[in-house]
Amino acid sequence: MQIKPKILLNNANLAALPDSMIVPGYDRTKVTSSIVHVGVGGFHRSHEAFYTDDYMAKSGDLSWGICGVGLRDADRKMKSLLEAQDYLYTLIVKHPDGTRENKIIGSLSDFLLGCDDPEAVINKMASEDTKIVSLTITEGGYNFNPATGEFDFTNPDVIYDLANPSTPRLVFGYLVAALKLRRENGVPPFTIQSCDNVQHNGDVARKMLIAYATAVDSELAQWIKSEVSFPNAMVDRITPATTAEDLAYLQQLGVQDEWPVTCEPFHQWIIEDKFTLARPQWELVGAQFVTDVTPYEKMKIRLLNAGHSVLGILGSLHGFETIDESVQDPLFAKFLRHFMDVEVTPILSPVAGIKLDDYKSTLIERFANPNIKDGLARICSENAAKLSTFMLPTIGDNLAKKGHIQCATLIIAAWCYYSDKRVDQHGKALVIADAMAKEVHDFASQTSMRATALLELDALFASLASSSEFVTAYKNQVVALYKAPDVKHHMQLILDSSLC
Ligand code: CS2
Repeated sequence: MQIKPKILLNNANLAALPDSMIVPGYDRTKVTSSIVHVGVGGFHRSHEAFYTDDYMAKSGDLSWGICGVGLRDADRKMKSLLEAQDYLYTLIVKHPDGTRENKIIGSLSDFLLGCDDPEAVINKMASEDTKIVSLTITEGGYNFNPATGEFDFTNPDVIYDLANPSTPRLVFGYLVAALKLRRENGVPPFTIQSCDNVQHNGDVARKMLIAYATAVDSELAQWIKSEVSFPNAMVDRITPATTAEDLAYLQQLGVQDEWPVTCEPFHQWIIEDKFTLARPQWELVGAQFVTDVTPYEKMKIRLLNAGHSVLGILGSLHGFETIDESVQDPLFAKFLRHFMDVEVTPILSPVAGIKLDDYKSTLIERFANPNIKDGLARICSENAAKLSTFMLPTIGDNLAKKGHIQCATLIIAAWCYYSDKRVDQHGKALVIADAMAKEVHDFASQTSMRATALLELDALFASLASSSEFVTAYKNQVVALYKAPDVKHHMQLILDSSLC
């Protein structure tokens, strides 16, 4: 095979890239930044940065560049790789038929690393040019106690931040420091825009920030309460972790990109239209602005994200590695659809413009895209925070409505087995990346002595553990699963029992 010379991805080389690469349709040298984004992972780069790139190309309004922010040392690699590429990267959109679009995204215009230079981040957020601070900080990043929903002041990083307000570690410290400066300088506050899969993500961000700000300066907290806007939003695009194969694919096309992002063609962004200052007209490129995002976000989180957890946990125990592999197994697909129809649909409100049956079928098709290869290790990372957000509230809603809880309960029992044994049902080790992994393991590993030991983990189960219906259902599932750790057998039993 002929080896093509590779062109490094950067501003100077944009015109020289092969025709297979779609380059930004605007002059990047004219881009100025009005958005600061905390958490420049794959999802931000396939979603908000993608929408903003498209918006700048369509509208010619180049004032909406994004200054990326990483807070931790772990973000250093992203900063240095992006910096070397003038913050350009390739978004590889993978279609189910095997075709790919390679779109160079140009909306990221800078990257600051908080742990190296907190002042630079605070000043950038406090600058008059900054209109929006957006966040992809993951479910756990909101720092609330899942059982109480209150801000967790026991977190050592929060204790540190309260004592060291000019060198914070967590996003709340940065936001408070920047808003304080804006207030002192008579600059109106930015909008805080959450892009995480947390139900009422804007409301949660608001509640947590106000709790933290109250501990710093109650007058400032009052000002934030009355002046800062936190639109809720539903965000959606499946974005698997980038692999060496993705880099190699671009190299074969002759392009050297050290950190491309891959994603599915589908994307959706539904946002409440309440911004403190100006905002990009993302509606020109497919975003939807609504007055109340609640029904959309509930539908998405409880069906898509919970559906991922169903496949992720059961699939991992079964020995599968990716979402498409799991959902292509007819029993897994049937079980997933049963969970969606019987345990989730009855607790959702009608969603304007969306036929739930079609939405669910599309989800299963999206999961089955054989080119996405979304790893179950990614899906199962931070399971504790994800299940608290995507799955436990569904059990709670069903208990309140006398609905069905068998499928979701099997997932919790399977997660207990997963967290206790840390191997799949063939004995192969599972990679567990979860901030609560040790705590969960400590409780889960008592299961063979006390079947419901995991439910003693109050931070997650304080409320469900008071339901005797749930405790009995869980006990039955966990005992049966530990006796015969074959998830398919238990999935089949649930499907069979629903036919009676
Ligand atoms: C996934 C999400 O991490 C997860 O659990 O369910 O990352 C999911 O792929 C996105 O929310 C899709 O929009």
